[in-house]
Amino acid sequence: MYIYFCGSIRGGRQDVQIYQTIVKKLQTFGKVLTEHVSHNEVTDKGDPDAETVGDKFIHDRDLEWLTMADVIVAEVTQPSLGVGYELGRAVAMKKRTLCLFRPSSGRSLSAMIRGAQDGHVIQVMDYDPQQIEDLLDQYFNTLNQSPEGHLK
Ligand code: 6K6
Repeated sequence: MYIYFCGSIRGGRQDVQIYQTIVKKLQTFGKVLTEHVSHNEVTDKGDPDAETVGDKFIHDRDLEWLTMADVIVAEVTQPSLGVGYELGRAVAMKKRTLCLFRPSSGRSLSAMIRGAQDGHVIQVMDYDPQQIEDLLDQYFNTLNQSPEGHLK
C-alpha cells in the first residue's frame, strides 16, 4: 500500500516531532512516499533538495506521488498552504483521506478541511498525541476491511 503523508513545511515546522511519530507508525502499514516531510533537516526556510531541484520539480513529483497513493494521511494542525492544496487535489481524485487535528493546540481547523469530510472517503479526526498509534491502527484496520481499501 502506498501512503502519502502531508505535513507543514514552509507553513512552519513546529510539529515535526509528531510527524515523525505518525510516519513511523504509517511505515508499519505500507510505503510512505513522503517520508522526508518528517525529517529534521527539512526546515521552513529550505532543504538540501529544494535548493537543487526547484519548486516546479517538487510540485510535479509530489503530484505524481499523490496520484500513486492508495491513502492520504495529513496532519493539519499547523496551517499550511501546501497541505491544503494537496488535500484539495486528493479530494478531486477521490482518494481515501484521513486528516488529523490536535484540539489541544488551541487552534481552530479551517471549515474547508473539517467541512470536506463525508465520514467515508474523507475523514477528519481530532486526536490526542498519546492516542495517535491506536487511532491509526483502527483507521487502517477499517480500511483493510472495506472494498475501496485498495489493499496491496
Ligand atoms: C522544503 C523547505 C523549503 O522548501 C522545501 C521544498 N521541499 C519539499 N519537498 C517535498 N514536498 C514538499 C516540499 N515543500 C512542500 N511540499 C509538500 O507540500 C509536502 O508534501 C507537504 O505535505 C506540503 C507542505 O507545504 P508547505 O506549504 O507547508 O511547504
